[in-house]
Amino acid sequence: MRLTRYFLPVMKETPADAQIASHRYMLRAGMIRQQAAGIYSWLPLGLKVLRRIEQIVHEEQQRAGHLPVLMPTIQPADLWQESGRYNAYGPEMLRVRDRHDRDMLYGPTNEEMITDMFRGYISSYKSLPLTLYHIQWKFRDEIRPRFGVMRGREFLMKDGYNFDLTKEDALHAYNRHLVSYLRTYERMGLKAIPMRADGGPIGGDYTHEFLILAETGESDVFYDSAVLDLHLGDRQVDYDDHVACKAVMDEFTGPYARTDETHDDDLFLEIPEERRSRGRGIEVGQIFYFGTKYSEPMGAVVVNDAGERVPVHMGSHGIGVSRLLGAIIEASHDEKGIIWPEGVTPFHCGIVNLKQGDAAADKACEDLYAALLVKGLEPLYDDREERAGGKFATMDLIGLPWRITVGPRGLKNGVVELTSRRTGESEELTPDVAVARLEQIYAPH
Ligand code: 5CA
Repeated sequence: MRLTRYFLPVMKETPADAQIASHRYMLRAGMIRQQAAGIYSWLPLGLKVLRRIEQIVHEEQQRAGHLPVLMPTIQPADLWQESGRYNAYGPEMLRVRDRHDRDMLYGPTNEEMITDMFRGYISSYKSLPLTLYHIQWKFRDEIRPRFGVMRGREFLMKDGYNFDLTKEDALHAYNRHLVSYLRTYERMGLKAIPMRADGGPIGGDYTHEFLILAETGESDVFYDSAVLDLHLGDRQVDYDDHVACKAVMDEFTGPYARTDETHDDDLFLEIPEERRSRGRGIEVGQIFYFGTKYSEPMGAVVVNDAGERVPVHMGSHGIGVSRLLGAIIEASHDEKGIIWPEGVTPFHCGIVNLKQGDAAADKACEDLYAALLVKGLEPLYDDREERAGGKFATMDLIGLPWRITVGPRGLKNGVVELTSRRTGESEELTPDVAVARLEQIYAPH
């Protein structure tokens, strides 16, 4: 993309009502525009990151054997009357009435709808196990929408639902989700800690939240710092293997890590003092096992191999897709702007032309641009007639992990400069070597 043809409405001033770094930088970098409290439009740069995050979520869901579907945002109220949640959900639910006076709602989550879908088609245990998921906009009329996309009213969520014959199978689905979530967050450059949590309005006996440690997080968390050393890395886990998934689950949820809702001071004090940690965290996902809470009242039953009709065991599993943009920025920024992890960056690198209009500089930039595209990399070429300082400030603000700087002086020696946004370190390289370096950095592992 050439910056002169892009829509990147960056702002120099700090927006007055944005209290935390991620909100400030998303507004200043022209990623989102507020349309009403907690409701945002996504501008090209923000949408690009959102799509990258969605893509990772899709890939990891499907790697775990989960099937994508797409349910609507608007739901009929009767489904919620059947489950008993229509009245219980309270003022967070946006209720609407259509022209025929039918009660509808903008879905805050989809347990009822998916259970209805299941009972419409499936009646035998032979169709199980089954996990369906979608990535869809949700609406929760939060009393205090704040911090930009972190606590929106309209927000994008991946929500998935497992259907299993037995509790044991459903707990495998729970463990499998935990493993796949660890991998998902690691690919986004995040350290997300599974913490024992409370079921809230979704319900359930087993539930873990995934938290990113950040001072600006809304949750109070208590943990054994040993959890910080746990990484899935390149480990291949067979998602069909109950024992293997359980082993990862036990490893990652072994050390004490809880939100304040489930915190237990006596257990906490058993952790060696030097590892006993308190902090704040951003909840980027939550998994639940709730058994037959929805399948029983809504009649989602299957015939088992003994010929008996039994309600299926279910769980639901959410990832805060739009919130993740904020969480990633909270975890990765400095005083100049965002620092995107390579896994989610909107463009793989920036190209800064120090002297637009200089024949050699323009040609070198065009050649680099074309060479990167050939390698499947997407550069953002700052081809504006603007002084170098302004170009650097824009690149630093929008946070591309790599920048290639091209100027007449370097070109006389046949070199350009490759700079890491994270470390600020630069290297002089020939254009070919710079392209090869980036190709290597972004090569799939
Ligand atoms: N049905 C279950 C699992 S699919 C569910 O709704 N879970 S949830 O309530 O925990 O939401 C899943 C994730 O959505 C949360 O972990 C959080 O990351 C994100 N989320 C929840 N509320 C908001 C909000 N107001 N703004 C942005 N993200 C949110």
